[in-house]
Amino acid sequence: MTDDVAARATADFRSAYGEPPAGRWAAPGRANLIGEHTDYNDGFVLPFALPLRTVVAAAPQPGDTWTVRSELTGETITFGAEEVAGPGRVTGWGAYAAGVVWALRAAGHAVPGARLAIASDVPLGAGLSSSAALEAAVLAALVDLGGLDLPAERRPRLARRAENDYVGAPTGIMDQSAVIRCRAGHALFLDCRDESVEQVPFDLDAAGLAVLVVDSRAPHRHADGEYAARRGSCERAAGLLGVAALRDVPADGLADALARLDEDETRRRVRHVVTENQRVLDTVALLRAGRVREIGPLLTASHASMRDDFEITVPEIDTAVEAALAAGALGARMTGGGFGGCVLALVDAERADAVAAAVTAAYAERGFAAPGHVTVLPDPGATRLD
Ligand code: GAF
Repeated sequence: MTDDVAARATADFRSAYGEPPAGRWAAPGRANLIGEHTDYNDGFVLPFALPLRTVVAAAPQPGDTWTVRSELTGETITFGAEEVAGPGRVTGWGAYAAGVVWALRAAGHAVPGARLAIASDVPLGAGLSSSAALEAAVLAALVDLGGLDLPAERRPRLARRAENDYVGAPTGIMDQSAVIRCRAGHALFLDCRDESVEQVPFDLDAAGLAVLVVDSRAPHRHADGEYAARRGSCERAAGLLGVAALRDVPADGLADALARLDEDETRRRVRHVVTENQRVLDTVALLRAGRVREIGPLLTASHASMRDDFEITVPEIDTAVEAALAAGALGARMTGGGFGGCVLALVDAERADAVAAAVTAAYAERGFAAPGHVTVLPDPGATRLD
């Protein structure tokens, strides 16, 4: 898949700029195996990289000028020092590229002017981090073209600044960490408080398993506002409980914490975050022990918690999870921020098509537009191709 995308990026670069690129950089989309809405609570997440990639073909150009093309819109945008002097001056998809330039400059790096052409097979708006993939690929290109000193472990924070402060989306650190730091055959166990990571073996192939990713194709319903609202509830709850973040409420102190909150909705939000952090730890323990088949119930419990306590699922998503489980998936859950997006189902590899067909049939029965699906294994994070 990457080969096609890279070839498209190169062809587009050549036809737009009349020369070959100096190099090509790729960054994947991600799925989160478990640990949802825990990142901005200083908690734990366990994402892995997908075999779907955004590729940036790039070459330097003189001065403080950046020209960026996207095959998705067919547009070319150009911005200069003025537009990257402060957040929000470039909007739309170009904001992700301009935000990276802005964040690099704000961190004191001498960012080279550049021409870029972007191609991607990470679906937009499907909750698979197409925006983080774009940020990471642009960042990798600019770092290499400029010979900048920015090791991989410091890149997620910078890419997140682009998204939070330039684009204006109040996300946590998970997506940028995943698309930059993931390794093939592993899930990335990330402690979002100190950004320490452990590469946890997630060798589905060896276990005869696969992850089926179902794109619900549900229209995102008020996703931005609802995400910010969940974040606000968690921060208020942490304040009421006198902790820096909900990460500081231990699972065995949950009942006590809930008893100190007088509102049912807040109690449910807190219960999701605290139990979800514990489910990440339990999943990691099973994966470390090579017991990958046994993580299914944790995935399914995570989904129930998102549906009932955090209230971030939608009917299409719940339908996909129920149909996948009924068709024999070992576990299934929504992945990503919610209100649409994707479901992942852990399946015996030879059952992947049957499970996908069962989900498609359940959609048809309920009158939903047909879902998309792809079967994946964990891939590497951002990399230079050549
Ligand atoms: C989105 C955000 F970008 C992440 O930071 C994370 O909060 C996720 O939703 C929910 O787990 O992908």
